Amino acid sequence: MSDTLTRRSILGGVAAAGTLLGGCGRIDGTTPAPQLLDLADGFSRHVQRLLLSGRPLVRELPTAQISPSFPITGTSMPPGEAYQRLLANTFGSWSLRVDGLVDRPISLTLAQLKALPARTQVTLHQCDEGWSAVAQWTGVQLSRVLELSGLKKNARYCVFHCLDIAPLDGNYYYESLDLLDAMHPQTILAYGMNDQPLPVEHGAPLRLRVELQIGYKNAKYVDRIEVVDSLQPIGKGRGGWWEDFDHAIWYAGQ
Ligand SMILES: Nc1nc2c(c(=O)[nH]1)N[C@H]1C(S)=C(S)[C@@H](COP(=O)(O)O)O[C@H]1N2
Ligand SMILES: [Mo]
Repeated sequence: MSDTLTRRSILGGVAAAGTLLGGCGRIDGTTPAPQLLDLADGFSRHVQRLLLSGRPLVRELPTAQISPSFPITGTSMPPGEAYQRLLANTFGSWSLRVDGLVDRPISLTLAQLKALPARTQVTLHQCDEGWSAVAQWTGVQLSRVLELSGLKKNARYCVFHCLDIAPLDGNYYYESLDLLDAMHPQTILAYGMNDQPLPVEHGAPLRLRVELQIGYKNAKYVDRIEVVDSLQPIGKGRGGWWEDFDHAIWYAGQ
């Protein structure tokens, strides 16, 4: 077998295994057998590394291209007293919980998140309602937070639970990512926008920036990350508020 063929067949195998293990498969119930995941666990980390090394980075733009104004879509002020109380003491009593299929459930205050190594990126946000805008986002890579909690071997998705109830149906906003998008270096939990603390209308105190995905995947007002092996028990089981409400597509990325 020639060199090229060998490499190609190896990569093909890796891609197939990665689809299985990385959680980027369909959410229509074709979950691989648990034994298979167990068996594969020994090399899944290496498979993920290989796959991630081939993933694109989105273009990061010069600060001169930051939009003078950035539209607000969906919630601009979460309804209810609980959020007002958080706001009243500038989120001093707020914390981010990380639980579910993790080795150690953790809870991080805003100060603790800010003490972790930060990443700043200027990117283009695209909303499927037909607008786009550029902003600079500062936060901590989601992968670093997941490193602190650890991931159990059956972890497949991160679910981002938000503080806002959508007026259209009375349900809390939520979103989810597979582990490939979760571990991507440009996927951050942002607490800063354009060198300022993240404004309320853009998701204070913490929002997801998942630069490989479209607008609605970028959950605002995140206060809990739940690591799961299936999205079916959450909400209507389609993986996010827009997906549940309007059959928006779950994988809306590149
Ligand atoms: N919690 C929450 N996150 C959300 C939304 C929302 O209504 N609530 N709207 C989504 C949509 S459709 C888009 S385009 C972006 C808009 O972010 P922005 O309001 O900061 O522009 O946030 C997304 N995340
Ligand atoms: Mo959007």
